[in-house]
Amino acid sequence: MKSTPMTEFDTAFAEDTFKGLINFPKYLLSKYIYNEKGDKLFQKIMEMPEYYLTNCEKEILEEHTAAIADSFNGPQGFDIIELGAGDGKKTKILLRHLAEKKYNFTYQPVDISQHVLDELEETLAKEMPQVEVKTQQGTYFKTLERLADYNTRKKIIMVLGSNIGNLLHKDAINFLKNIQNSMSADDMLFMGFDQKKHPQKILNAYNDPAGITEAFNKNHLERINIELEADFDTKNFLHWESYNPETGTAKSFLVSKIAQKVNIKKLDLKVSFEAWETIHTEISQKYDDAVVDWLASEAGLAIENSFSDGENYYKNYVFRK
Ligand code: AVI
Repeated sequence: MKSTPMTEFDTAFAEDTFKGLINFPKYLLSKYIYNEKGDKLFQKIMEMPEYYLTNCEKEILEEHTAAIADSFNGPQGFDIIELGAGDGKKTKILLRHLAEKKYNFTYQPVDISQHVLDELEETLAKEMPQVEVKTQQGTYFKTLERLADYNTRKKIIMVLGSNIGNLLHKDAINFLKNIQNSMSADDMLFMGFDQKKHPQKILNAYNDPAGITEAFNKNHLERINIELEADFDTKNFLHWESYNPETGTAKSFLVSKIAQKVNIKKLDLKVSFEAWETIHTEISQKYDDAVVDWLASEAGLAIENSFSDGENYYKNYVFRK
């Protein structure tokens, strides 16, 4: 499959792609879907009627705004530290309420991309100039460490969108542990978790008839084509979604429709596919209270409260140390 052994890689993307495609069964890490095109496709996914997660979380933030805001408040006010804010559409529901009710707070979105932060800061300055925004450029955990060192008042760490669902349980626990390490006794974690529900509802959310999720999934191969000089023909792959109602795990695959060979020049790698061989590309975990409680306790956190949409499709939990 591979002509010469390669020990050094230019980027983590190159190394992880190599490891995933020489593995059996083959896999790719979903974090690499998010290049510029991947970000745009995910934006479209969030607007699809089938992708209920966005509207459910929006409903929770709209219907329970006052109770959520109240639970955040502390004697000297509070700082909202949001990991992965994106365009901040959902967060703005909460920020608008906090500003109107004159809560003493700052909003500190964290992102690796200064460009994303600049755009968010600009729209917030226009839409709600009374909100004090302090953008934090950097990786999530380095930023949390830094903030833990000098931040003295109550921190509300916020992670929306059920992003934790893209992690295996052991990685999700590590993610929560890293957050827990940066928290003091007063601080809170406010986080969204998509819930177990009718399996068909979940399958429809990850397999839309317009093919947006298919394009999102196949974008991973396109990224490999561009950045690692590969010749994947995406027409020869099928987007496939599965959901196991016992474990709550939705899995995305790309299935090779034919026997084929793909050349990845920059990895000096020729990958062979049997007809109907799979590449596992993403997991989207669905939860219930017992699993969330278990993940939290493994990470030294406890559920203090939770808010749900009318259908109980989605929940935002409040955790403390
Ligand atoms: C970002 N993440 C929570 C999305 C999800 O639901 O797993 C990514 C996604 N994949 C396909 N559709 C949406």
